[in-house]
Amino acid sequence: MTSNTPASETIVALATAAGKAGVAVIRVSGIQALTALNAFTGITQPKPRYAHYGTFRHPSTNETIDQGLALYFPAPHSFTGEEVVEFYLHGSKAVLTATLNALCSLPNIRLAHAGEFTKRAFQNEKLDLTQVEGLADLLDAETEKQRSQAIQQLQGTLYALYTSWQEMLLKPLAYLEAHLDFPEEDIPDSVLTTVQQAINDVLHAIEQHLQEGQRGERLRDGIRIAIVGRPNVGKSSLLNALATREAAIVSPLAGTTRDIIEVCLDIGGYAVILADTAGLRDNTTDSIEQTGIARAKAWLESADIVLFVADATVDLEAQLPLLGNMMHLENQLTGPQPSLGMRAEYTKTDRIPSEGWGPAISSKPVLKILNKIDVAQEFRSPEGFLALSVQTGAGFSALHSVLLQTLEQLYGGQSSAPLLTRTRHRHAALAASEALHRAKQAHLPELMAEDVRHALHKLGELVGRYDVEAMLDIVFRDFCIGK
Ligand SMILES: Nc1nc2c(ncn2[C@@H]2O[C@H](COP(=O)(O)OP(=O)(O)O)[C@@H](O)[C@H]2O)c(=O)[nH]1
Ligand SMILES: [Mg+2]
Repeated sequence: MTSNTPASETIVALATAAGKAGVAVIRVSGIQALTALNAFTGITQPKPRYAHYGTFRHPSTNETIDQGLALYFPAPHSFTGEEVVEFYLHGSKAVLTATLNALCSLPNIRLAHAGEFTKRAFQNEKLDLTQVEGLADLLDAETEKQRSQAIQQLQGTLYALYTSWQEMLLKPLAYLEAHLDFPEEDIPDSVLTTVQQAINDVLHAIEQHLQEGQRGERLRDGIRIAIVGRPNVGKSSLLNALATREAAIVSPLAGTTRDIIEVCLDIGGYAVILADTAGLRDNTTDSIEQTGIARAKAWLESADIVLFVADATVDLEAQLPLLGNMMHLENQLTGPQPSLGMRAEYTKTDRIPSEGWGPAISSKPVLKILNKIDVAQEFRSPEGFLALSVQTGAGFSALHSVLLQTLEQLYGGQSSAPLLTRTRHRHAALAASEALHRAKQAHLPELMAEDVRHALHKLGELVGRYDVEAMLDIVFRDFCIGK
């Protein structure tokens, strides 16, 4: 999988974003990097990691293209692990095009493919797979929480965690396999106990990691918040107000919103995907609206938090059965009331909604909002409802605090270990834990060893290095030294 032989082709690309800018960086990586530096700037013996000022000229026509800085990073102390040169130029389209053309006119230098610098960094073991993903996440990060999770991953926290599990399993496995090579001798109990102990410890760690993992995935991908309620209660108005733009059409006509409108928001550093959904009602004959309602329900199924909006100008009791339906409640007014920001816990399931609300919904946190209090003649704000007027902004800061508080409660906890951030991690960690469960139950040491190997392979997939033989070789080498 990995190779330390240098790639024969030297690659070049713009490292900064395309477009007009004060400064742009062009990066060259590979064995021709120094040749390129010399041909482009005349600099022959660059000091490593030192900013050299120079005039950049086309290697064959000698025409001056720009002036700027050049830096040299000798292998292996560079991003890719190869010889790297970076040029800091003026960020105009013409300068960049001329520079790339000039560099590519040199032999064995070509434009890089997407991700090729990072791929070389991985191949040269400068980064493992989780760090590559951390880098991608850092480049994509839009909110503070996404940034902080990504930089930790780039710094190798997940790598350290996953390799620590490998190490916990490797030595006991090596001992076990060493004994398996001599079938005429019984394997000492102490060896079996050590392996069992390692399996248990790693299993425990993986299971905890999987349990907490949903948080990491949500912090990375965005926490999904669905706005639901009857038609015309002000759901689209609320979405627009939270998004501070007119993302959804607002109108007094019931059934205006028929598709899902999603906006991405940054709420206190948390990436949130907020969705406005079609108002929920049964009596529509409009087939597009019916499809919209079906989509609303599907989105709600996958939502992490629900904002239930009711209209203060309409009899509340007429609106609550909808919430009751959602939450499988017989009667919302007499049933248990979830307090704002708290996970709703419902026990009554006797009113199973006719429309097939999934059971998953009953465990979601629901924030209940009573909107249009500016025009309500008189309104009773039932316990657990937050009184709001999207029109006047009354109650808006309270809503913000409740939202933030809920996000903090659900996703803000500090865990001692880093969180998994992708489905890929979840699948591999799950497969590793399944293999370890099988290993625990294996009747023969050979089978136990086989399952532990499989678990090691899955853990190896996580970091992108899964040659279990090579890992074992290293352990065995240690054995010999010890003997
Ligand atoms: N007076 C008042 N009207 C509102 C408020 N929020 C929304 N509306 C109005 O209620 C109507 C329905 O709003 P809309 O956001 O389209 O509701 P939706 O069907 O739930 O998405 C529109 O005419 C809005 O201007 C509010 O807080 N006060
Ligand atoms: Mg709407």
